[in-house]
Amino acid sequence: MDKKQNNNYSADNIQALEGMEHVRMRPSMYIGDVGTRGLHHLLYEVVDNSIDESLAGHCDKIEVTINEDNSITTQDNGRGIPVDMHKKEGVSALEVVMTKIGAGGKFDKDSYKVSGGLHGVGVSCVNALSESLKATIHRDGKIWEQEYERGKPLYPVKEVGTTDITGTIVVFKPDPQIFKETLEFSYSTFANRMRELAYLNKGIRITLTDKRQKDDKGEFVSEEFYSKEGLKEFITFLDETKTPIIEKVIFIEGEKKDIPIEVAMIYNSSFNENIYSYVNNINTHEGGTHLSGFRRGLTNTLKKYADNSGMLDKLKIEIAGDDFREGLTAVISVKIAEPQFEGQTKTKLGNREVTSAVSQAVSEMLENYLEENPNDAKQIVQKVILAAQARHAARKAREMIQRKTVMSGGGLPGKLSDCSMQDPAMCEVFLVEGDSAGGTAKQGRDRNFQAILPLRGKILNVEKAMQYKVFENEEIRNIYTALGITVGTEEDEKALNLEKLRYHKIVIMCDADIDGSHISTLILTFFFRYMKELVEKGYIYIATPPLYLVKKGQKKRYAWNEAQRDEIMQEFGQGASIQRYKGLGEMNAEQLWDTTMNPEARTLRQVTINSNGEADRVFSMLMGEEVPPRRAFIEENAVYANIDA
Ligand code: 0RA
Repeated sequence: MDKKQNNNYSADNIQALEGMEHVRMRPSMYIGDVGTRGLHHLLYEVVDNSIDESLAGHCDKIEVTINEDNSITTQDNGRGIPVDMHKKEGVSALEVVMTKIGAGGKFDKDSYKVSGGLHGVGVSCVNALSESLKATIHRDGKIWEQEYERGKPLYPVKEVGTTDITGTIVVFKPDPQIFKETLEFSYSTFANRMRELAYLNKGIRITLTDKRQKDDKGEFVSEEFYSKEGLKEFITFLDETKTPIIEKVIFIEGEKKDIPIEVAMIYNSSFNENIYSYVNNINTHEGGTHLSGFRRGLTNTLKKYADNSGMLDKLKIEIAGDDFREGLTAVISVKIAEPQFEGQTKTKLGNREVTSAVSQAVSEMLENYLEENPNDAKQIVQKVILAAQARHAARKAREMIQRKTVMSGGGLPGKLSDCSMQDPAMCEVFLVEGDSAGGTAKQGRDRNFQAILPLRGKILNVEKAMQYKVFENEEIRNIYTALGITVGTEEDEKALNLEKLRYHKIVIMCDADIDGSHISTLILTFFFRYMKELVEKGYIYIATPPLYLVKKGQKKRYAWNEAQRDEIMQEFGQGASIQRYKGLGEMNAEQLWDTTMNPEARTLRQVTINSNGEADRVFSMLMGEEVPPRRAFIEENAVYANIDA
């Protein structure tokens, strides 16, 4: 080794350390945030690398384990990260992969690609943000190992044994200095993502095991995710609780302009459009060029078919783009070498060339499908006609809301007790079940910034209602006007206008019993289907009133669950008494303020969408037409129902 190379090595090594330091200084730049999302992202970075191995044809098994101490172990049967001396860096390639922040994944074209694959920031980021990490490599008959603390190697890569398998094992423990909010991994969050990855990458077997939890048989909670048919099965899963109106899932697979494209779709009897789009396995929440391409291909092809079929001849109204997508569930997945992500959350695909590629692929294959399956084609066209008719009825109903909200400055619903402050960022509105609880809330609130909107009994189940019925419903109209939200623009009839949104906290406050949670679910279903943006922006909250009041003499304490209640009973000792709150109505104004409304003392649960597909499944199951899946869900989740016992 000559001197020059030596110098190079140390210089680059320093640079590498600086890169790792930068990740620790500004973690959000690399993983989005340092809350729950960022924490879970760590695993996704490692698994992405294993998936890349699989896409290259070298890996079909990934095992993920959440260990008792909240560390994670992943093992794949890929080629294993290379361990030989890296020509340029002068250390093992493994050390380079683990300690060098690769910009876009290409740091040395002639040598190994630093994975991070088609996207992502790479395993080195995970290493930088872990208090400890151990990499074990099985490759070329040998086992190699290196350990790190906060990204710094503890020793050079060493050989520790022989093997007849290949693959990479990574054990990492997130650094509490970085993830200050929480270090607790959520099994269900991981399960949703692993399931999604299995559907998006058919043939890979992904197991997830949680060593923190045991099932009824005393075994660790564990699931295997595997899909033989990929997106086709994804659609079946997503629409499990819906009624299909065509025979089977339509599946489109092909390559256009070097872009691999996969689309699966089905029509169901609901009124919702559910399209999930992915680029390189990333859910593109904000859509982009691939989604536009799909819509264009779908609309053009269906329109042409419908026109030629003669079924539209007697129809007096125009058909709009939206009408072709009512009751549609679809997944679009493309793989692109250099994706450009745009938009607020960087989940909108920008690559121009993709629109026409997807549009062409969809047009060609859908055209064939419709020709070969005339019955399905007829069902779809009929659904489109119904959608167009319903949309016209809905527009009329919606224009009523519009007129009320926009025209009259003092046009707020009579039932709303508004707050005196004007700044939406400071203001909250409580949606309260029933007039009597509404009255208590009105007395208990701080009228400066808290508004109260009482809702009458059970609000309309929007999952089962046609759109125009929803817009005709008085309680729902009150919600629109109270919030200051209007619907519809020139180009997008369903777009929400949030410019005049009057409150940044919208709090659902219902009784802590089964009826109350049913009403909360109805209201949430409405927000999810009709005002999803509010949920996505984090404006929707659920209030948590206490279940018990424990008293002894002058001493009073509230409890939100049985364990808390028992603890307080113990503390208070002999002579303590329990009052069980059956509803908000049983609390007086002061108690309601103290426990549920006072920002200093209350707990608000912010409503978030972990997985769009999962949320859609749950809402259509709980609120939709099919009864058996609902029963199964309620039985499985009966523990929650017990609070009412
Ligand atoms: C660099 C180069 C190659 C593979 C990997 C990294 C790799 C990284 C991870 C992380 C988890 N599992 C992984 N598997 C592989 C290419 C290997 C080759 O060319 O032999």
